[in-house]
Amino acid sequence: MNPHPSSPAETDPDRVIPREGWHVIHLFFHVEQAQWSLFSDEEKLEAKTNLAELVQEIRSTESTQLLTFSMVTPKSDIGFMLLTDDLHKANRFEKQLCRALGPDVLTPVYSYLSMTELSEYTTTEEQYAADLTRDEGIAAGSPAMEAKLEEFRKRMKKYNSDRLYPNMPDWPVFCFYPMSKRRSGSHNWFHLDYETRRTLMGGHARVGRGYAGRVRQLITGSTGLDEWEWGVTLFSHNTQDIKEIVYEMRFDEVSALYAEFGDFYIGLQLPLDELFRRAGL
Ligand code: 76R
Repeated sequence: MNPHPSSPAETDPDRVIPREGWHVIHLFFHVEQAQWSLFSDEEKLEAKTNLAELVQEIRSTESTQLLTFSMVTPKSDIGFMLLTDDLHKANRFEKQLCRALGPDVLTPVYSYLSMTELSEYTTTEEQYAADLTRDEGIAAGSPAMEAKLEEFRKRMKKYNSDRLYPNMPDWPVFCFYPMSKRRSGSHNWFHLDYETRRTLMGGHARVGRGYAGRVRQLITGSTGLDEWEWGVTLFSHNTQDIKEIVYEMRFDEVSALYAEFGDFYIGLQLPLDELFRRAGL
């Protein structure tokens, strides 16, 4: 949730969705081998060409990314992660992906809709300036402060843009699961005041930063869009790093007290031809 929408709604009726950020769809399928085995070699080739062309088309669409995964364990065989700027595009591509190998070859086993979002807890310019005065004795309004703030603005602009319009890595190990913050009994995240939440999230981010270079994370918001409040997408070079970060975070106060998790999906990011072979297509 971005509590600070940056601009009022624009009044172009054809472009109402969304105001900022991208839609993200995680799509996990089973390959129906029985159905597939009824196809002739020619039909199989045609179906695979169809999907390959669609993937190409989606990838060459502006402001759109599509990642392909061979999913691990029979929870799912093939996975896609689609990021795009417009819900109409997202919807069109998602339906096309379902159908691309022919009727009933891919059956959806799990899907998740979310959106990229800015963090509610990033440092504001005022907070940053106050910290500089307190920690480094830099006076408000001084040229030194102005220079620091200019740097800060540049850094935040890039940081926010990376969060809203991320560039997904080609790292091999992919992990997805949905999450919510607890809101029951004496642990209700949404009943905490902002400063408490901000402090708790600061601890979380410190743990996360310890994994820089080993784990890339994308947190996408799904309140009002899907069953949980966030989608967590992680990339790494090996499964150990995923296991380690999720384990370590469970001891971090915010996760220990407030985190609820959905099903976990692990996949390997592979080019399509390799993925076809793995999936027996
Ligand atoms: O914005 C940032 O990138 C820095 C601070 C940060 C926020 C606001 C951050 C850092 N996360 C944020 C928000 Mn995270 N994250 C998870 C999981 O929580 C668990 O126990 C496991 C799931 C992992 C593994 C992870 C990793 N994070 C969130 C939110 C939204 C909460 C809200 O807004 O109330 C969720 C649900 C969530 C969950 N987090 C990081 C990481 C890592 C690796 C980082 C450091 C990223 C970096 O500095 O590059």
